[in-house]
Amino acid sequence: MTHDLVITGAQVVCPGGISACDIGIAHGRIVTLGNGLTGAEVIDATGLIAMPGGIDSHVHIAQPSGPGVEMADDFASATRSAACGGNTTIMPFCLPEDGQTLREAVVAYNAKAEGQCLTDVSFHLIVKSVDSVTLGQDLPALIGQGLTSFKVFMTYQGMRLTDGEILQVMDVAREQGALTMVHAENEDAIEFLRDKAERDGRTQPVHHARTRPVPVEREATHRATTLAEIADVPVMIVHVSNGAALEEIQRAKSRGVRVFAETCPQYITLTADNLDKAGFEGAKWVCSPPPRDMEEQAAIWAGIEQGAFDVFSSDHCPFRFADPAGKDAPGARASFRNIPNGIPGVETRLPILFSEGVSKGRISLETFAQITATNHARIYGLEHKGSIMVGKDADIVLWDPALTRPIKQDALHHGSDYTPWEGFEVTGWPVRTILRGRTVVKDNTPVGEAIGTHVARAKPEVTP
Ligand code: DUC
Ligand code: ZN
Ligand code: ZN
Repeated sequence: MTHDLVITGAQVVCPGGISACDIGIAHGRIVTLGNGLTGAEVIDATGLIAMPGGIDSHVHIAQPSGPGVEMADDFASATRSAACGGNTTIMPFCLPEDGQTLREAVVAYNAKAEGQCLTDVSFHLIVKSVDSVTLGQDLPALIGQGLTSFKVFMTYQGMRLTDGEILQVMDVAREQGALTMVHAENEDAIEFLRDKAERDGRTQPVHHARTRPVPVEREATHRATTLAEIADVPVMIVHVSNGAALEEIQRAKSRGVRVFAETCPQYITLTADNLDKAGFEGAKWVCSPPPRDMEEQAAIWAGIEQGAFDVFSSDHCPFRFADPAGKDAPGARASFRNIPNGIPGVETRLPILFSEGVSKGRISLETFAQITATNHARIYGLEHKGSIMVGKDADIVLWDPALTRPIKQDALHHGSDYTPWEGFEVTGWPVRTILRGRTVVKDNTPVGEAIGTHVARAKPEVTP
C-alpha cells in the first residue's frame, strides 16, 4: 500500500507501548503501523519521539470577560499558539452573553472560529442559568449535536449556580448522557474573605490568592462530588490545585462516585509567591484557583505519578498585562478584585509537563500521552483523536527530547504580552505538529493553511 505521508525513524508512543515503527498516513488518517512503508512524502524523524497530538480540553478563547476587558487571543492566535505548543485539538468554552441563549452562543462561537483555526476545535458549554429554555430545549439539542460536556461554576456572581441548580443541571446531564465539569470554589467564603481583606486595606494582587485558600476549594470539591453522587452522574473536577481537594476526589471515588480530575501546569510549577511581586507585577499570575505552595505542588505531583489525574490541561485564559483592556483594567490596581482572572498557557502546557515530568524522570512517555491526549479524547468522546493507532486521525507531534531552551515571550505565538513562565528552563520541545496528516507547525513556525475544523463528539465515557 502506498501512503500520502510516512513518518520513519521515530520512537512511536502507541496505546500499547513504545514502538520503533513507521507511521503510514492516507487521507488524513493513520492507516498502517509497520516497517519499510512507502509514501508520496517521507519525514525522517530519527532521534525524535512521535506522540499523539496534544488535546487541551480546557481553554478560554474570545470569551466575554466584563465591560472593557478583552481576552488576548482570538481563534487564529490561540490555535496558532496551541499548534506551536504541540496541540492538534483544543476544547474552548461557549459562554452565553447576558440575554443570549446557549444555542445563540454556540452559533456565535462557531462564527468566531470558522476558517481561523490551525488546530481542530470542539466546544464545551457553560451553563450559567437554569431557565426552562436552557434545561428543556438548548441543552438536549446541543448535546444531541455533539457538544456533550458543560461546565458549571460554584463561584463568581452572575455565573455561580446554587446546589439545587447544579442538581437540576446534573439531572439533564444524566438524562442526555453528557459530562458535567465543575469549577469548585465556595463563593460565599471567598466574598467573606475578600470583603474583609479590602476593609483592612489588603488589596494587592497576592490577596487574590490569600482570599481563595485551600479550604475554599476543598469544601466545594466535597460538595461537587457529593452532588454528583446524589444526581448519579459522572463529574469532572477541573483545575485541581491542592492535595486536600484531591483527597476529597479520592474519597468520593472510593464511595463509587465516577469522578474525573484535571490539573494544570500552574499547580506544579508556580506558587502564591509569584503574586507577591512588587507593585502590580503579581497580577500576571492571578488565576483561579490560585497557585499554592511547594507542599501542594508536591501533592499534585504525587497525584500525577499515581494516576489520580485523568487529564492535564492548560486552563489558558489569556489577558495582556500592560493593557487597560487586560490585567491593568480600571480599578485593578486599587483592588485585586478587579484584576481579570486567568493566565496564558496553551503553548507552554506540553513543554512544561514533558520537561518536568518526562525529562526529569517523574512520568513515562506513555503516561504523558495519556494525560495530555488519550484520556481527553476518551473522556470527552473525541472518537477519532488522542492515540497513534490505525483508524485514528493522523494528529501527530514530533518531539525532540534533547532540545533545551528556556520559555521566552519572544518565541511564543499567543496574543498575550507576557508568559507566567518567562525564563523557565525546558528540556524537550515539539518540533513538528501534524494535523490530519498535514504539517501545521515546523520548528516553531506556523506553516500551511487554517485547516482546523469543529469536531462533534460522541457521548462521553462515563466510567473513570
Ligand atoms: N476558571 C477557569 O476555568 N478559567 C479561568 C478563570 C476561572 O475561574
Ligand atoms: Zn474555572
Ligand atoms: Zn478555565
